[in-house]
Amino acid sequence: MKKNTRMVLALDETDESRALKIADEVADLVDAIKINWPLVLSTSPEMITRLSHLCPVICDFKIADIPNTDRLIVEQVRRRGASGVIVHAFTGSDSLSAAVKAAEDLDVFVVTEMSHPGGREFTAPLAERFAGMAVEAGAAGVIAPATRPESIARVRNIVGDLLILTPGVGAQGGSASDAISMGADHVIVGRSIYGSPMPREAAEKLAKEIRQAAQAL
Ligand code: OMP
Repeated sequence: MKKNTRMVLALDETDESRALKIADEVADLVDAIKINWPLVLSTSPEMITRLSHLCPVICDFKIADIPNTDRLIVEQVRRRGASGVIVHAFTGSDSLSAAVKAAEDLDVFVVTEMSHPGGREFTAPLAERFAGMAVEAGAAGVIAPATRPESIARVRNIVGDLLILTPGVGAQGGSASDAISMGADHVIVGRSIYGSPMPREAAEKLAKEIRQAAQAL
């Protein structure tokens, strides 16, 4: 995954034409576009392929199943032209390994701790273990919460050079610059960009904040 602007757009906009317009407007300001179920279900899986012509696409399907089903989903994600996929680790190391093996040249990102308040209940106590599983399975990176930047630093100690992508900036209360200062490689931003009346201006402002935080490291 390229590390240029260090920003990933979470395109959870469900109106197809607006989603495509925003993707087009901000494609040069982001290193990837993350697509999740809302946009896939409101349009079609073909949206993955369409977006991949603009920018590398990460499929945030938070895959969490038995090894065979994980493998089948990852194969379809590859077939659609994505560059990355997000998986859960709580299903166990066999499922995670199956996803990584099926991914081939696709980047697999493993969720360590979820960013919302409920993420404290089950994922936070196991975040370091999930991070270790990501390393062992050969994943490309992990997802850690910008809402709890201290968790990014703890995860960094475990994952070494693996990429850390961090959601929870803006609408969920986290700060992009804090996340970068604590060791995140990329900041995932959704509503603060696609929910803005001026998505490009919002993305430019965040890109500047990220650039300044990265320069201060
Ligand atoms: P906003 O809160 O609108 O910026 O969107 C955040 C995006 O990151 C959404 O697409 C979420 O599904 C995703 N996300 C989280 O918010 N928290 C997590 O712990 C993990 C993810 C994710 O895996 O991307």
